[in-house]
Amino acid sequence: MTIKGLSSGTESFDGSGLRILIVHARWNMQVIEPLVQGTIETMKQSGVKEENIVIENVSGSWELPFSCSRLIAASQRQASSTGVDLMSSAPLSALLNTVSPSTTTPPSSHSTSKRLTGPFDAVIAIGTLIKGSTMHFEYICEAVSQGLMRVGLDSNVPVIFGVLTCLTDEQALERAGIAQAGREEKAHNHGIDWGNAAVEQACKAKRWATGSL
Ligand code: DLZ
Repeated sequence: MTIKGLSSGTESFDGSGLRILIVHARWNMQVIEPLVQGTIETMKQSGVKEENIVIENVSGSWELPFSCSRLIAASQRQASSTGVDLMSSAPLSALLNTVSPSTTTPPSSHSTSKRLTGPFDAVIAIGTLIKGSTMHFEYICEAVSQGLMRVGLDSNVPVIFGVLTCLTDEQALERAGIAQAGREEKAHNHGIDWGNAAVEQACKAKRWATGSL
């Protein structure tokens, strides 16, 4: 029994007009993959269209802040230039197949006509840090969390902190929704929370930008 966790708010959010970026690390892919999948499925349930979710992968969590920063800047440049979409080369289905072909759904119909271009409405940085025997973990956790906060504040684009900072493999698996024998009730895919947070923050940021409170 725990009192921890996110309550659903009273408002629901329509993600159908949003363009969202996911940047995920490739360290600890066994947990990254379900986290990315959980995030995507949740956003789709809120109306975000598959073709408006751009996914990029980077080597480790350390690389997340810089990559998010540069990709946000690139999307903002797109908005003010030719309208050519520099980030549409890999549809979601193809990107998911690079995560893991075995567990992905078949590509759905991919229409370029509905695809949004221009600035991202929210960015979700996904990584999993698992403590080893040195101080490496502490340095990366601190730098990545500070870095991602800075990216959001500097860019004015909501950045969702999808980085697990775990002391053990078991903690990471449980937080990716992968049940451990005898601890099934502990498993919860945090990607669901990140997907919901991204849609909520993106909708609220758009609303606040128009002066509507
Ligand atoms: C080097 C390293 C280690 C030991 N552990 C992790 C980890 O648990 N999770 C993660 O996302 N990345 C790890 N990395 C890689 C660093 O984040 C980074 O990619 C390298 O130090 C190169 O900059």
